[in-house]
Amino acid sequence: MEKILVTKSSMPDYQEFIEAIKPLWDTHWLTNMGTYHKQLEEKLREYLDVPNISLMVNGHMALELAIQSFGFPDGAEIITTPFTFISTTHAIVRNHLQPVFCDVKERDGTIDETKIEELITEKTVAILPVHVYGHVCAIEAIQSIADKYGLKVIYDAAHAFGVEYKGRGIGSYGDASIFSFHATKVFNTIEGGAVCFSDPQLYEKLYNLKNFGIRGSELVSEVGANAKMNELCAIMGLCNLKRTKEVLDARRERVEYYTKKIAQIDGVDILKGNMEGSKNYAYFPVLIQKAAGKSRDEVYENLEKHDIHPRKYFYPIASDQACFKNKYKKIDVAAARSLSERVLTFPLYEDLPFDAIDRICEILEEQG
Ligand code: T4K
Repeated sequence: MEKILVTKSSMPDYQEFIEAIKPLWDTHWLTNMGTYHKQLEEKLREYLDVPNISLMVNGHMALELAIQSFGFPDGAEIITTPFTFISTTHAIVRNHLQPVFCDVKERDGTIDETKIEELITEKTVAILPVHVYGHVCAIEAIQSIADKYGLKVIYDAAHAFGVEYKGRGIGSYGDASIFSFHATKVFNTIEGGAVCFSDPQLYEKLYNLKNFGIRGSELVSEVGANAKMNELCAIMGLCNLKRTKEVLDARRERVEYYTKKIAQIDGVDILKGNMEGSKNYAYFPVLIQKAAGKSRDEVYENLEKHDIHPRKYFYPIASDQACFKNKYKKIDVAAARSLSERVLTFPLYEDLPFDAIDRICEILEEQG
């Protein structure tokens, strides 16, 4: 039987990609904001329905530089979620800022907006929620808290490519949102990412931060990193962007198939998102309920034995990771911990065989 991994990179037709990269052998222009970088930036601005966008080398650097672009003072506090990929917390800490972990809602895994206000101090400068699995956060409530206290809102939208909320691209909310175009995402540029932002002046700031602050052959105007997307990655993005509908439809079919089957199985629930946001079928997170006699780790090990490899995205929670444990304010994040102890993200990709879903569900049924 074929090995089934949690996901499989989406790729364009081989010949189409080869044709698309051919011009690089004439121009030898491979990076530093080339033609394809510009084309992709413009196409993604339209596709994501955002006012401003800056492409980056990956989602992590997009987040790190988005935070840096606001110029927060060292030691300032950012309220964020522990139920996320570790990149979110690293990006805060690597900016010399303090993460303040706010608990999440058990029903969708996003930050619990009712618990944010009590965490605000005179050192708080921003709220950094995550649209985890593409589930839309409580955007209006978060914005009204931010407005009340004069805080920035920076969304980690790494999982939310193509999601719309109330008729607008998800990346158009808050002061900034970042996306990841990593190989494992619904849309990929191999490695890649972007910052979307409301203030157009941030474009120049982010440009400096991603290109060493170089503004002319003899002028470096500020200190910056190197976080540019190269031309091969941009071409991969241009090719993959043409396939988004096909990819989404195929993923939706598989999610619907899973959903019907899982409804028959005791003790396994799907972690669903906010019904108002559109779906991008980025992940398929399920909760294995101990109360029904099923253990998440036993289910995980059993699937592994059958060469099916789901992932514990996200376990342990960020605040319990060795590099952060007991370092920051002690806050009750019981819901995040409880979710992380029950969650499994099941295999999902455009050509995941339906009989693999049958096998997964049979294994789930046998257990418990
Ligand atoms: N914020 C959030 C909330 C995020 O989830 C992420 C990244 C970021 C920020 C940062 O964005 P990036 O800097 O990564 O753009 C993966 C991804 O590397 C990471 O992008 C993602 N989130 C995270 C949730 O998952 P791993 O360590 O689990 O990936 P890995 O290598 O085990 O791959 C998982 C499966 O994907 C493999 O079993 C097979 C498949 N795969 C993997 C690769 C690398 C492919 O089919 N092709 C590939 O090239 O982190």
